[in-house]
Amino acid sequence: MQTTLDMSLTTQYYLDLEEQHGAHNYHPIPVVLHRGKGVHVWDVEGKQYYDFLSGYSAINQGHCHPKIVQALIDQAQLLTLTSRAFHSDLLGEYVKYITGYFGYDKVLPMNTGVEAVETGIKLCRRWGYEVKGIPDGKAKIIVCAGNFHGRTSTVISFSSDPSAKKNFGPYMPGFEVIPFDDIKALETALSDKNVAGFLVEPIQGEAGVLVPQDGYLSKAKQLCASANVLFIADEIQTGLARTGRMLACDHENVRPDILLLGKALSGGLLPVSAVLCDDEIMMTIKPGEHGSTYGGNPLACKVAMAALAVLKEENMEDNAAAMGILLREGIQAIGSKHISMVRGKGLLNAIVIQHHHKEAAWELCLQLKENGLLAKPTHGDKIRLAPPLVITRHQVMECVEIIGDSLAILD
Ligand code: IF1
Repeated sequence: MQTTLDMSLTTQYYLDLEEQHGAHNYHPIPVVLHRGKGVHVWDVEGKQYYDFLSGYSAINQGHCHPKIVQALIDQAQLLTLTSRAFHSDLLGEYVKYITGYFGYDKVLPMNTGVEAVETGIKLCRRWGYEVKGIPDGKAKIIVCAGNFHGRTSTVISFSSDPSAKKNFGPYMPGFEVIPFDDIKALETALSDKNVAGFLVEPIQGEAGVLVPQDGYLSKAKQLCASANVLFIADEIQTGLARTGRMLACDHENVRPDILLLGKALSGGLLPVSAVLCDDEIMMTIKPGEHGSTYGGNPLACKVAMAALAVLKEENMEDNAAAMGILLREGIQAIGSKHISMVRGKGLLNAIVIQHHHKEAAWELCLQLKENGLLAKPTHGDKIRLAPPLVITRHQVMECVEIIGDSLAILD
C-alpha cells in the first residue's frame, strides 16, 4: 500500500492498530477521521476535508445532523431496545410515518441494507408460491449483471464480481442474471412462468454509477406488471433524495412493488433498513417466520423519523438535483484529458479516469486528500463523487477547483 511521506505518527498509529488487529477486508484511503459536521470531516491531526463519499450515501443529510443526533440522544436516554417480543411506543408511530411517507400498506423494519435485500427476496418468493402459484421450490428472481446488493452468502451468489464471490460457494440457486439496461433481455427472461421478481438498482452504484437509458425503469416495471412479476427496487444507495428525487424510481414515475431502503434512513447514525410493500405481498409472512433482534428498535424508529423529516424540511431533493448539475458541469468545464466521462444523477456521480497508469485513479484520490477532498476509486478507474446533500453552491465550486488542481498530478 502506498503511504504518504509527510504522514505524522498520529495517523500512522491508528493505521498500524487496524493493520495489526483488524481483518484486512478493506483497502482504505490512508486518512484517519475523528469528527464530522455537514459536508466536512476532520482527521486526527485536525485537517479538514470535504466528504465526497458520504458513507456510501448513508450521510445524505450531512454528518451529525443536529436534529437526527438530538433524536438519538433523547431516545437513548429513554428506551433503546425491546426486541419484538414486546411492543414499544415508537414502532407504531414509525411504521405509520414511513408507510405514509412512501405510500405503501406496510413496512418490515430491518437493520443493514443487505438484510432488507434478503427480506425482499424472501417476501418475493413467498408471494411467488402463495399468491402467484409457482410450483414449490421453482421460484426464480431475475437480477442484473454488475449488481451490488450486499455481502451475505445468498446475495453474493448472484454477484458478477469475482472478488465478491470467489471461494465463498456453494451458491444459492434461483437467480438469473441478465444484462443491466437491456429491455429485450428482461422481456426474454420474463417469459419463464416461474419468475417471481425482478430485483434492480435504479442506478448501479458499485458498477460505477451506471445510469440506465431514460425509460428503462418504466418499461421494465410495465413488463413485470404484465408478466405478474414483482418489481423490486434496491434504493438503498439511490433513495432518500440522493439522485435529486426522493427515490430514483420517481424520475420515471415508477412505483416499485417492493421498495428496499437503508443507509441514509438513519442519516448515518446506526444501521436502519426497511422493506415496504402492500398487503398482498407483506401479509404472506406470518408471526415467527422472519425478523431480527434489532429490527424496528425504538432508537432506530426515532432516528429514522428524524432522518426522513429533515430530508423534506431542508428540501434535499431539489438541492441534490441543482448541485448535481453544477458539479457535473463544473467538472466538464475543467476539460481534463484524464477524465473520459462524467456521469450521474443528482449527487450520485462518478468520473472515469483515462490514463496509461492503472493506479491513476488511486493516485488522484491521494492527491484529492492532500487538497482537502475525500473520495474513493471503484473498479480501478472510476471515482464516485457523492457529497452530502446539504452542500452549497459555493462549496461545489470550491470542490470543482480542488478536483481541477488535483488532476495536475496525472500530467
Ligand atoms: C461495502 C459498494 C456502495 C448497496 C445497495 C445493498 C447494499 C449496498 C445498492 C448493502 C451497500 C455498500 C456496502 C459497502 C460498499 C458499498 C457500496 F461500493 F460496494 F457498492 F455504496 F456503492 N444495496 N453498499 O449499495 O447494504 O448491508 O452494506 O448496509 O463495503 O460492502 P449494507
